[in-house]
Amino acid sequence: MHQVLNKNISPLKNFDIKKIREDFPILSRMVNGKPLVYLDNAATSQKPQVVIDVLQNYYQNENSNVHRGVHFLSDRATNLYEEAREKIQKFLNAKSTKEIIYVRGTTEGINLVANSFVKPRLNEGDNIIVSLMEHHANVVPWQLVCDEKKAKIKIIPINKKGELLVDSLHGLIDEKTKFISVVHISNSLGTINPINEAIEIAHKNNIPILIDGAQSVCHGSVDVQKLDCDFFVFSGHKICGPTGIGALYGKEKWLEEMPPYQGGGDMILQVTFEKTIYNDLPYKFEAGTPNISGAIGLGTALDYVQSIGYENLHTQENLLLKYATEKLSKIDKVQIIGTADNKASIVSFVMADIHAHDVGTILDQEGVAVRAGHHCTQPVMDYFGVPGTARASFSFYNTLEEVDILEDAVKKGIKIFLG
Ligand code: C6P
Repeated sequence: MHQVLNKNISPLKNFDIKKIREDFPILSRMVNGKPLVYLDNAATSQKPQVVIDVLQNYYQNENSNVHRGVHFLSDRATNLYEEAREKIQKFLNAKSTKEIIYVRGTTEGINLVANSFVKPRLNEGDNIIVSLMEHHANVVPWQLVCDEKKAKIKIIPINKKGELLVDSLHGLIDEKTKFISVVHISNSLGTINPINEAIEIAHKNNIPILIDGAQSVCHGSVDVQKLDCDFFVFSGHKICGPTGIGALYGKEKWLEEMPPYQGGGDMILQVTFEKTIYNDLPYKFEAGTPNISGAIGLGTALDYVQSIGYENLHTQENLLLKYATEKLSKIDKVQIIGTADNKASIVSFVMADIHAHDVGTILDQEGVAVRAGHHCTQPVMDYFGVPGTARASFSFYNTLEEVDILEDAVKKGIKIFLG
């Protein structure tokens, strides 16, 4: 058990939490007559004023369609949209902007890879490997293609701490394995997975691998070249950006081979009724008018998060994780689900037999926003034998005082339900 932390001593020298919180206007609002304590960051993060401003400015002063017009505004919108792609490329350290495809989010990115990359390579009797702790977005797209191709899914198991048993990949892989897809950080357990090992094992067996980075980019830097993953996908709204925008990274050699995912405007070079010639990368995968403001907002969000500094972000989030784990685990009747040695700032818990939704409702009365339920990871809930959990997920803008409020609200809930 850790020592209780001294809240008054911050290990961070260049991190003014008060100033950072002022960047997020929503954090000063009231909910149910109480100051908002927003601990649902794994569902979606809050947006700093700079992102809100850039969205407003775009619609007020720069709105136009991209890659289509010769006029001033279209040129301006195109430049901003493509500058944002460059920011994403640098953020992930991809080799080229050709490898960055705008998507609606993680879900669409995985569906794109399932349909354009894996499906054409899949034959009857083949298999795809995912882990037991995947979000449904990294399960159902594979089930859909496997059903169509009469292939099957194999599962990497986890242990009771919620850790991935990555070595079992050796036994799962066979000559029929066509693809592996693994989550970087579990949204319901907080486990940080040893994806380096998973990628190494996959490549030793010549199997391409996708990393679901929905929960990881907001907690630490990612270098896709160092990782050497074949695909990496994330959602902008979980890293201070707008909803409806995210990015799929894919190695250029794979993206070149893949057929388009959707047909429409902008993804073509030439269309006749006899034959269509597709556009170059990355546009081949971006049919129709895209989420232009979303992309520009995401670029600004990435600038903002990087300006905080990953070291600061890590220190603050680890502090919150340690403090919340310590506080909650001391409360009788509370059980933390997901106790991996390597964890991000996500704490899932159950309170005796109280339904997770009831826990969520009680906390809400105290102004505390957590997610309650299965978190789109029903196989994880089945494994731990619970219908759902309450999940407190912390961002760098959360405070230790907010953990105290969570603790008090949990204790109050226990009194109300269990007397
Ligand atoms: N998890 C949560 O509350 P989208 O919805 O496409 O932006 O992201 C899907 C997704 C995929 N993988 C992981 C690991 C995720 O956590 C999520 C989204 C949210 O945990 C909403 S269900």
